[in-house]
Formats: sequence, structure tokens, C-alpha cells
Amino acid sequence: GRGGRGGPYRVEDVTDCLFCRMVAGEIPADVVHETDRTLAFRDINPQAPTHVLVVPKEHHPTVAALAHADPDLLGAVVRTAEAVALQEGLATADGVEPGYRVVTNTGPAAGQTVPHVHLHVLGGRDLRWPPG
Ligand code: DGP
Repeated sequence: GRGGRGGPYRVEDVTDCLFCRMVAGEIPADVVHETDRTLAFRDINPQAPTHVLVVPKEHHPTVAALAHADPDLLGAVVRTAEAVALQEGLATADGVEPGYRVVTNTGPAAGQTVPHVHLHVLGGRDLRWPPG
């Protein structure tokens, strides 16, 4: 994993982390955008015409943990989500048409299955509210 020791997470979370392995290039990813600190790749089980996951390269378990540990990195993750939306035609530099959704599931009741924070960027169809 990329997290190293002493971070705001347990080392055992990192060694087995799917998204750390994708960041490390050990598992293939359909990458759509990359920065020095973030990676965006298509979800393996897309729920909309655009369904991209945005992760910090460093391991943090949840969005709240990331906000506490490194607010600048959280900002970088959100800016990468915006870049994906622009790239996918879901928004423009001066507008939010047609629009998109950013979701981050936290914990089992919300359906978080990978304990490495990820923003789902969803769009390309009308999205219902409330979500399931
Ligand atoms: P969540 O359930 O919110 O933790 O989202 C995890 C997402 O990760 C889920 O939408 C499916 C996706 N996913 C799981 N395994 C893989 C994989 O190996 N590759 C890719 N690209 N996505 C994956």
C-alpha cells in the first residue's frame, strides 16, 4: 500500500486494500484522470452511463477521516471529480448542465464495500432523489 506507517488507519487495512493495489498498478484500472495525488477510474459495475470512482492515492478509510487527516487532499479529490465531470460532458467550465452526482458511502448501512475513500461520480442520465 501507499499509506505507509503511522497514518490515520490501521496498516492491515492498507496491505489488503483493493484501491491501494489499483493505485500501485497491481490490479488493472480503466483510468480516466490522474493527478499527483488522485486517481479516477471507471466503476466495474456502472450504475449510470458515467460512473467513475475518484480516490486519493494515499489510503484513508472514509471521507471524514480524510477531511481530518488532510483537508488539502480532500480538496484535490473533489477537484478531480469536477475534472471528470467536465471531461465526461456532465458540466462545463461556466455551468452545471446537465449535472452529475457525487456520492461517498460511509459504513455498512450506506453500502461502503471498499474501505479506501472514494467519490462516485455519476451522470449521463436523470438521477432520482432520494437515492435508495
Ligand atoms: P462502495 O460500495 O460505495 O464502497 O463502492 C465500491 C465500488 O467499487 C462499487 O461501486 C464497485 C467498485 N469496484 C469493486 N471492485 C472493483 C474493481 O476491482 N475495479 C473497479 N474498477 N471497481 C470496483
